[in-house]
Amino acid sequence: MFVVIEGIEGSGKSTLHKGLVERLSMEGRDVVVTREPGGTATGDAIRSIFLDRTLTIGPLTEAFLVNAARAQHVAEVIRPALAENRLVLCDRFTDSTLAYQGYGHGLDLAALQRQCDEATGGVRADLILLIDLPIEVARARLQERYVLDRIESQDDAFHECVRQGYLELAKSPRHRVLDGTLPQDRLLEDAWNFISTS
Ligand code: T5A
Repeated sequence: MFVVIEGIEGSGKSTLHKGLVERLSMEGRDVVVTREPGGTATGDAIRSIFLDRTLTIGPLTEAFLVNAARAQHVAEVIRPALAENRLVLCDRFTDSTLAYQGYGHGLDLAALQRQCDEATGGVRADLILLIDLPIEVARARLQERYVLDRIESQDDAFHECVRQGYLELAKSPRHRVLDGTLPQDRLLEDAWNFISTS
């Protein structure tokens, strides 16, 4: 089973991810924990370029970067794990590209989808947990951070487009929307119920 957690920055993805991994491990489930961009040595190298705030990177280049990392990630980590019937829990996947580079930066969604399909070779998440919350709540959580990365530094209008894009994508039956304003334990409980019943 392939489960993806999505949401805007500061929505609580990493926190939920950690909680789910602990719970799955306690239940004795064999879980592969990964993230995008990244998940492999090559992907992590691409991630550091992608998030580098000293670089100017256009939206199309962003899309090629994340999909280059993704092609390696699917080939090296995700596809082999799924072939062994392991549970894969991934922090971000193709919805991030559609939400950020598509809805956020305005790249053509159909063209982006084709690029994503080429990178994944048809591997799709079985369940996508979208943590939704107002951007001002997420921003307030990130305020403690010393330096925001290249994407976090974008303005609120951009992040609002990303949020609305995510909600549009979440109309598909593979998605479940979680209320990101809930306390961490409630969010974990809701996510756990969605995974257990999928
Ligand atoms: N990107 C990625 C693209 O543009 N295109 C793509 O195709 C892909 C794959 C990746 C960046 O790359 C972009 C999107 C991103 O900008 P990242 O570091 O992987 O960056 O992702 P971020 O979203 O930036 O990770 P963050 O750590 O910023 O956000 P999280 O993981 O959503 O939030 P988290 O769990 O770290 O929590 C943030 C704070 O909130 C608290 C936590 O304790 C923490 O302090 N918190 C809560 N507080 C109250 N209630 C809750 N329920 C809380 N949950 C967490």
